[in-house]
Amino acid sequence: MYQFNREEYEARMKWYQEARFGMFIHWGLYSIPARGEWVRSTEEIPEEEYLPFMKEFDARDYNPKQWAKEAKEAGMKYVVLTAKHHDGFCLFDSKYTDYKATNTPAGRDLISEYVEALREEGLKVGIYFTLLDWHHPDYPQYGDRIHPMRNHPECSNENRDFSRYTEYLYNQVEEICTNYGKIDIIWFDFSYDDMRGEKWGATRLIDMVRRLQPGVIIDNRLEVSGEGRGSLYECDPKPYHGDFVSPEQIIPPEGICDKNGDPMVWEACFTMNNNWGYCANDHYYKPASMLIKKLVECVSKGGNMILNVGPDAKGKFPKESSDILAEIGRWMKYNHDSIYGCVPANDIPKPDYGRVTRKGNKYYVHIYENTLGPLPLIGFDKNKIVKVRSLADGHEVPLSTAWVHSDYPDIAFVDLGPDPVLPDSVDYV
Ligand code: FUL
Repeated sequence: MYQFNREEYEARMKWYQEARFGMFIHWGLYSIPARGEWVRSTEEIPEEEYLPFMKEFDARDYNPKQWAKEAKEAGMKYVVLTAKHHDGFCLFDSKYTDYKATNTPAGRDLISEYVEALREEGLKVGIYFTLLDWHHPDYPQYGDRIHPMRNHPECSNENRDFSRYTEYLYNQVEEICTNYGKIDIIWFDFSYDDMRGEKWGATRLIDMVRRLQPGVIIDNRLEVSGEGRGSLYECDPKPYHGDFVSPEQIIPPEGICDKNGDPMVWEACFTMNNNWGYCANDHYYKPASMLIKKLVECVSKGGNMILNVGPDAKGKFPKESSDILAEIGRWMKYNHDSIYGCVPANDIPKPDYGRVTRKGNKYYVHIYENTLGPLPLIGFDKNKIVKVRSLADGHEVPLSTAWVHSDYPDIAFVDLGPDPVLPDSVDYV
């Protein structure tokens, strides 16, 4: 039986905590109706109307090398792709179902190409796998408030045997852990109501995953959903408590600590617009400048950020997403040292002008808003500052010798220059 071991845990989490930034990808049959990945449930679409999407799934523009390239250029270090989402459709060639990409015009296992492409770019490989399955004949319909068939007159749990379902789940997870070489992250989704933990056979699943993929990192959703609250988690992890907390669409206001007050590993997941799966009408994209600041915020609170792209039916990233990734990449290219391997600068109060991240004795001062005149580095001990440099081009920023020093003798000021406009308008580090 898998036993939690602190040393092993810290060793396997090292790369992940240094990485700080990853890409989520939601792609599946739901990309065809193009109304988000929950469409089967929200619109209560019966199977006979949903299955025909398989005939259209041709993956014509699927180019995981391009995906990997865009992730890498954005500065992301890992990618997590939906091998199976709640609709039950598999992007991989599972021998336990016909409901898979192999039986569509795409005609092949889409996960193996993805894994290869990531490895070629030196990105870590993540697989998202949902615990739910709206397609499986043994997955309960009745009494489940999110099942697509919940309100259909023919909806019933008769002849549905949940243990046959968990066997199926187990077998498919085994395939994922066996057929694609080394996997770096398994991202299980999600527990709700009384569907949690041992209901999914969590101990047995974790045991198997750890046996087949010894270094793999597992999220915490075998036990919880996307709440971002550390208080829910006990500090001596049960086997299924997972390696990181996975707050969804929220940055935990003060990071996440366990009940002893020790920081926990977490990763906030975000959509770029308002949907995970492709949604043709959703053009409400957050600006890249905001996403950069949100990434910095996560790092400044000790967490990772995983940012989602929902490719269209053919497998292409929406243009808006690619543009945002490119813009983030332009900032990351010069400023990634203030992200990778950084931790909260707990000894510095959050400044008015932005945020601070830290690596060893280097502090990365993220300036979103210039002051008029010299910028006060509040919280820094004046006498311990050796040098201040602009991260993007390395030039030395002089400590201010202005008159302010006589008024505020204990505060270190820097002169960013005569011009009140920031040299880099997003986040000048
Ligand atoms: C949620 C899922 O229901 C969403 O569809 C998405 O996959 C998100 C990351 O997790 O709980």
